[in-house]
Amino acid sequence: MKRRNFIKAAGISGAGVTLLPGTYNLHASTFKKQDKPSPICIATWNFHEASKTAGELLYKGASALDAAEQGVRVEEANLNNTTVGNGGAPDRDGNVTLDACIMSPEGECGSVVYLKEIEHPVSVARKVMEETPHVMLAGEGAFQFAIQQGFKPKNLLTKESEEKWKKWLEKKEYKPIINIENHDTIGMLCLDEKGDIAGACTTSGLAYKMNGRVGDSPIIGSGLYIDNEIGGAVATGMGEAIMKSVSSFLIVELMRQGKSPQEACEIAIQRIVKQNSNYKDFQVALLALGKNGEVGSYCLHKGFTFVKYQDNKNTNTPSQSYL
Ligand code: SD4
Repeated sequence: MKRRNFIKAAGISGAGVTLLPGTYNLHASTFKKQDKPSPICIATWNFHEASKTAGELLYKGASALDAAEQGVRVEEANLNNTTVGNGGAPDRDGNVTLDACIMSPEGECGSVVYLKEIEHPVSVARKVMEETPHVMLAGEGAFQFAIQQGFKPKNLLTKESEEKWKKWLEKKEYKPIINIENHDTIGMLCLDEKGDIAGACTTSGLAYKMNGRVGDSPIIGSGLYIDNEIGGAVATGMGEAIMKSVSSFLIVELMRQGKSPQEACEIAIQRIVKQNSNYKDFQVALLALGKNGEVGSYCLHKGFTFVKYQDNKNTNTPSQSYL
């Protein structure tokens, strides 16, 4: 038996992989091309302005990479979103520190962590990807690089965020509340008219985190992962749990092995349940997009929704949950 046929056969029976009709195959090189899906943008939560911005760009012929960057920038600039960009909640010491990453269909990626005073960390992450030999820049170095690239510094701590933080200081109780306190990180996956997939993820992290804490969102493989032969995944929620099981990379690898985006998200959540005895105390939500436009989503607790823009229409869908 030729090696490729052997792999195919093993995928169908030996390895116990469920092969959905006409969707995925075990090996990337045997991935079955479907009729090309129309462009699609999906994002965590009901960020309909962000997905509309990205979706409309995709339908005008923009690349998945440009669409994802422009889409998440909408939330970075949104002052009402206190978990992303400008207006993001500060850490315990009052610093607004931003994390973001971006990944291209070519597998290139860029990331910034602990970035202060720059409203659009995703665009700095893209510059890291395109203008440096590195993948990740942190803190002061990331800030200096942003300034060199022409980004303008600005105070990101709004009056409202400062007031809330001061109120929090009165008790200093740190207990992230499921779906309430930390629910606005945006992770976005775009598939363009060429059929290429790219994604971006951006956040100010957990409100009132320890100074220096970095979550999953800027970590390639945890908050975001793309393999243009297979698909992509993004995560939101308790970053520590997501990083411990490298959820987005896990999802893409499960899809490579023949799992649908939905099955892959469910297995990745089960992994988190197994690894964290306190899983009832926090939220994690995962979102995946297959190369054929198939979408999957699963979360620990009810309450997570995701937005999808396709064929000139935004839809907000409640995700299935483990609990
Ligand atoms: C973090 N995953 O820093 C982020 C938080 C988040 O919606 O997703 N908030 O851990």
